[in-house]
Amino acid sequence: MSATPAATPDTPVDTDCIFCKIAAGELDVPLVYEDDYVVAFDDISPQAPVHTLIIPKQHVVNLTDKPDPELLGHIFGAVHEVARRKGIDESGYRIVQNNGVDAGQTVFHLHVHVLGGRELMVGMA
Ligand code: DGP
Repeated sequence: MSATPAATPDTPVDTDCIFCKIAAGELDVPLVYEDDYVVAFDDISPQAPVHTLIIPKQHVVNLTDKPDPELLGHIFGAVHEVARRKGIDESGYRIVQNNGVDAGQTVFHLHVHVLGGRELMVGMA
């Protein structure tokens, strides 16, 4: 994934964004996974035994922000590794990604939820 746009000193950040602060290491949040482009950490309000968020280091609001497809590919590429580290890659897991108010997005920094650790409810909405 060498072509993935890197997080650089010029990477856009929103100084008021809690997820930008987590990505920058400004808050004491243990990371499940980190590479040059994304970090993953456990959700503060877990909806399942495993509930981990994957976010880009650069500030992107959601898919309406038209993030670089390579960055999106990189985020999705991290999903399996996060699932493996959380021990749910074999048992199965669900990813959820909320965009905008009707979807229930509450933190306006793009994130993918990785959920698992038990049999999840059938249905998505
Ligand atoms: P969403 O509804 O898709 O925008 O999900 C946002 C999630 O972010 C929600 O499940 C709670 C989580 N969250 C919000 N603030 C924090 C925080 O400061 N730390 C952590 N670990 N998770 C947070």
